[in-house]
Amino acid sequence: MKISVIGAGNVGATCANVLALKNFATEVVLLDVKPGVSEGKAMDMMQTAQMMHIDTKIIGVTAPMDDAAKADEAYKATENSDVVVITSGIPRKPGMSRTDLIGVNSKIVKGVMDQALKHSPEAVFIIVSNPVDTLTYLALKDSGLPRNRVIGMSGLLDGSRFEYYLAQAIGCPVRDINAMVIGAHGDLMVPLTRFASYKGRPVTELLSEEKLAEIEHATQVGGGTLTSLLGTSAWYAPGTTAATMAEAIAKDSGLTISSICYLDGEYGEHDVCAGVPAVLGKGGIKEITVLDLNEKEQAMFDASVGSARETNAKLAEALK
Ligand code: 2OP
Repeated sequence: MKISVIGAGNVGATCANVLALKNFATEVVLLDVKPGVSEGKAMDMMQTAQMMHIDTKIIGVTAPMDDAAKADEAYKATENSDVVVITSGIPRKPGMSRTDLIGVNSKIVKGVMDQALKHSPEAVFIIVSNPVDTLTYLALKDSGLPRNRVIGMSGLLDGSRFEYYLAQAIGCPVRDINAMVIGAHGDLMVPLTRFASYKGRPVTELLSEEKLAEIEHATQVGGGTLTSLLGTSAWYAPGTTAATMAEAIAKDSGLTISSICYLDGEYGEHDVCAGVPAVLGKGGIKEITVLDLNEKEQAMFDASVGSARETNAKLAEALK
């Protein structure tokens, strides 16, 4: 199995390293436009292979922005990938929203998608770059691929933050918690508290409404909290999430993972991308699960999807 990771910044490099540690892929190719970064990070990772028993071959290539021929040569190294993870673009700084990145990142993702698809026409694409719901929509529409093959990374990341905060509150290992987040990857995302459980028991039986509301909010702003602490976007959990999704697809695992999917009537939404429970496997999205949301959850989901639509409406201007 071959996975390519486009963008060797913090998130892309973490994704490549986690893929290597998972040791299921024959080859992981890390590509960046900045000379030396991919090559250096790939070599550094390969120098952990002995200690970490990694058989996966990690390769770094540079696609210079000022040399189309060399860039094409670099993308040639990614050819026939089973999965391509796109992390290219700038991360946000403290005080920025993910939508603030659309001007720069929409052009980058459009170009990267064109080049990666040319060399891996059968691949499944995982979009990580923000604003991720909108850039997933852009990648899908621009490529003309079927909706099962273009997926955005967010729900599993947000769900992991939700589980982290629940475990902190209950005082238990996170493995005892099961929780999901749906909707767009922004402050209006929908932590599904009613569905969350601790060792199979509803968390609503264990924590007060006030505490649960506090945890829901902490989850919704979880990315921003880390950006304030770090001075840039988080990378360990986002990179690990992308690698986990790529593994589920490459291994045809059939795992249900909250993923950004193109909605064509599911949850009453059309022509928009947002996070919903999806069965991931060979070919990408195998099935979208439509949960029986109550009125409040549906209203929250609609508002969250509405925020993605608002950002989608900015695409045309951003791509000029
Ligand atoms: C986050 O929430 C980078 O959007 C990503 O950390």
